[in-house]
Parts: sequence; C-alpha cells; structure tokens
Amino acid sequence: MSWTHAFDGSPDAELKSTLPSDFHWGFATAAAQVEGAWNKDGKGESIWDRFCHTPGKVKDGSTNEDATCAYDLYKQDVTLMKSFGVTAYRFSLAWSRLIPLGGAEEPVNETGVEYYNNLIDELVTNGITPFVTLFHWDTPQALEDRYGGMLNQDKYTTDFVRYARLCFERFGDRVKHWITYNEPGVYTLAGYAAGVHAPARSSFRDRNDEGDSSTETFIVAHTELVSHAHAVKVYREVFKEKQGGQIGITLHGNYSEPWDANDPKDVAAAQRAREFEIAWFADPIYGHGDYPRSMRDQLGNRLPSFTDEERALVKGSSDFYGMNTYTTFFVRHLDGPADINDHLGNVEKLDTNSEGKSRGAESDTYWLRTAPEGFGKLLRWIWDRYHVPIYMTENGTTAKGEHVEAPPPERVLNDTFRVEFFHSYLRELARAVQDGVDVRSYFGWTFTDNWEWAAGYEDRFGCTWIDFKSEHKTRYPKRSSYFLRDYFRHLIK
Ligand code: LGS
Repeated sequence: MSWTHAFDGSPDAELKSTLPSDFHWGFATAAAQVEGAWNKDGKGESIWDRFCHTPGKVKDGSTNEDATCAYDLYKQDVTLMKSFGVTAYRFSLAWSRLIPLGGAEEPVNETGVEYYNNLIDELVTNGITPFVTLFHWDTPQALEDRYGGMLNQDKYTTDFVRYARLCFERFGDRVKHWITYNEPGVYTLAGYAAGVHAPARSSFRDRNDEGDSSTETFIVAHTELVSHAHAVKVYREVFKEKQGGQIGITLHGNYSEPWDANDPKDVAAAQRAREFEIAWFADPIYGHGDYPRSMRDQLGNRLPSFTDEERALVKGSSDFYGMNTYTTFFVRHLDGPADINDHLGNVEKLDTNSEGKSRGAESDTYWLRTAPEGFGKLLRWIWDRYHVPIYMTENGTTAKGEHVEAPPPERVLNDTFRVEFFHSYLRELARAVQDGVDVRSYFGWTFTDNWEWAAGYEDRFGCTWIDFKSEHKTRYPKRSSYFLRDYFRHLIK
C-alpha cells in the first residue's frame, strides 16, 4: 500500500509554513518499551523487568523481554524513520544497560555504551537529530533493593548524577538535546500512589491517623526534582560550553476544563487540577522556585519543603520545557480528600461537562480522547505562566481494533482515527505558534506499536503496526506516518 498523498494541503492554507525551518519533528520511544534484550550483553535488571515478571501486574500477562527488538533492529528502524522524513528521534537510555547495578561505584557495561554509540551514529549519519532522555521510568532494581530507590533522596541523587555524567561524557559530543526525566509526575503517581506501575507501591494501603494517604508520592517527586537539578548543574558546569547542547525535563500535562463553567468552585477546581498536575514540577523549575500554593494549602507538611540550597538549584534548572500531552478532562470540585483524588487536587475527572458535552472522540484506551481544543489552551497556559521555549516531546493516540492477527487488514493500516488526531492537534500547535507561543519540536507517540507498560501489547500507539508474533517483529507502516511526513512538509518553512 502506498500513500503518496496522505495530506494534500488544501484545507489548511492559512497554516502553511507557520513553523520555523529549524523546527524538529519525529517520533518518541522509551528503552523499556522497545529495546527488548532485557538481560542481554550485560544489561542489569530494572524495576520494570521485575514488575513484568511478577504475575498479575501486566494486563495481558506479557513481559518486555523482546518488545519490538529495537536493540537488534535499530538500523532497520533508522532507515524506516528516514523514509518518513523525520528530522529528529527522541529515545531513552536504559540506566541498567549502562551501569547494570546502577550505583556510583559500580562498573560500566561497555557493551551497553557501544550499543548507544552505534544508535546515535546511525541517526547522525542519516541526518536525524538525537533527543535523549536519561530516565524514562526504568530505575535499576539494585538501587530499589539497596536503599529504596528514590525514597532515599541523597543516595539516589549521588547515583543518578554519576549516571548522567557518564552519558554526557560518552555521548555528549553528538547529543545536543538532553532530557533528564520523562514525566516525573506519572512515575510517582502511578508507581507510588496508585501502585499500578513499577515499583508498585501504593500510598492508599498505608494511611496515617488523620486518614490522609502517605507522603511517598511527594517524597519521590521531590527526589526527582532535586536529582534533576544536580544533573543539570553538572552539565552546565562541565559540559555545556564545550559540547554546546541544551538540557531540560519533560513533564506530563493534560488540560483541565471546569465541569460547570458557571460554577466558581469548578472553575477553581480546574485551575487547581492544572496546578497539581503541571505546576507541581513546573513552578519549582520555571516559576517561583517552590510548589504551588494550592498544593501546600491542601497537603500541608505531607509536601516536602525545599531547603534554600535546593530551591536555588532547582529554580531555572531547565533550558526548555518538554511537554507530553494526550487529552483533556472536565473536572468537578470535591469537598474532601478521597483516594487518589487528593493527589490530584480534590477533583473528579469526567468525560462530559454539565451540559453533556463530551471531552472528545473515544479511542481504544479508556482515559484517552481526542481533545485538540484543550491542547491549544494548554500550550498557551504554559507559555503565559512560564514563558519558556516548549519542546513537544510526546503526543499521540490509540485507534480502535488494531489488536488483530497478522497481516493487518487495510482498515488498520489506513488509521484514519490517528490521522485525524494528529491533524487536529497539529492545527492547534500551528495556531499557537502563529499567536507567538515558542514551540520548537513535535514528537509523535510513537514510532511503532510497542510494549505499553502495564497495558502490555494491547494498547497500540504506533504509527507503524508490529506483528509481535513474528520472529523479526515485522513492521507495517500505517498511513499516519505518511500523514505526518506530508503535513510537516506543509507546516515547516
Ligand atoms: O507509553 C507512554 C505513553 C502512552 O500514553 C509513555 O511511555 C509515557 O511517557 C506517557 O505517559 N504515555 C501516555 N500517557 C498518557 C497518560 C494519561 C494519563 C491520564 C490518566 C487519567 C486517569
């Protein structure tokens, strides 16, 4: 099948050439979701390896032992990406592939270094700019066992900074875009509050006497912020000038709209929800250097405090704002702490508003709906509050019914739902840029179908379909890949 005219350009004439010529677009992935080779060539165990080998944790009972075999097939993948015309590729390094036991005193796995050197060289040779994430959720299991991982801020920070330094030293001659953490908020909410992701701890199992859920979620977030800032300090002091790169962090953010726009309580709840989700990390880094007032008011001393030294270190510790977004929710005010809601600002997240308006078209994934309007508002909200260059580092969707036997039927490869998702979000992006918002990249989530964490292989976010049962994980491009190629040709100068 060939899609020579995945986008013909006519309806969006007013958006043509809106994006600057150095705008980067491509796909994003994460090591634990694509590499496979989970224990090959000296790689150590990560908390996700442990999690997926624990019965009952992953929806379809799968593991990421092979995933998409990107470890073995990286050359083929770079060729495929090139055929889509990408200018950049965002991927993560597996800490336990580089330092199998994770710790600052532990040996480096040179075979792991060589793998990433090969991947980076292959990208650069093909004219694709690498955007590298240091941490996309796969903490070395050894650190979890030794001292509780991120619950031990000092020990963990020492180890993370050593790992970061190793990456700058070995790859920084070719990597000019560094992201310390991917979605620190999702890591801690899903791993420590809900307990549905590794390391599968749950605040709700151990409430204190007042009935509040424990503080672990917020302690881990604090560790992420402080260790991020220490890694950035090392980069800026030792490497930045020589290597000429940039460093930042990627935060998750799904816009919140009030359930009833005429009810001041819901209007306040929507703002509170944005602050609990986004400003939790963004205010300390890009704003006033501390957690938002709304969080302190509600959480009291369950929210850690920054020492003066930490505050000074964290404030301003990013050259750009990395942003992942997927959908929008309607939120309604709640009166008291209730389960996970107190981690989200005492709000209820709903699919329809008080007038019955839906937040958007449904996909195969329960939380996901196509909601481009909220995306446009989110970009402006972040720009107005922080005024920092934005790199869109993830955005994408599942369609319905792509979980089929090979070969995939035409309706699966002609993924109209995903094309419409991208089209509607990119229109919003281009309009925001026209209005003066400084957006510098767009990475679609994701390159190929992959191992979607606790959802296993059932949620297919890929712009290329994968036959996971085949020996070499045969790849079948979907139309969305060609749509992105053609639409970016139209948008970029
Ligand atoms: O695969 C992940 C994608 C898919 O959807 C990727 O590794 C992550 O960085 C990212 O979190 N991803 C993702 N996130 C959407 C989370 C939305 C949460 C909404 C929860 C509502 C109850």
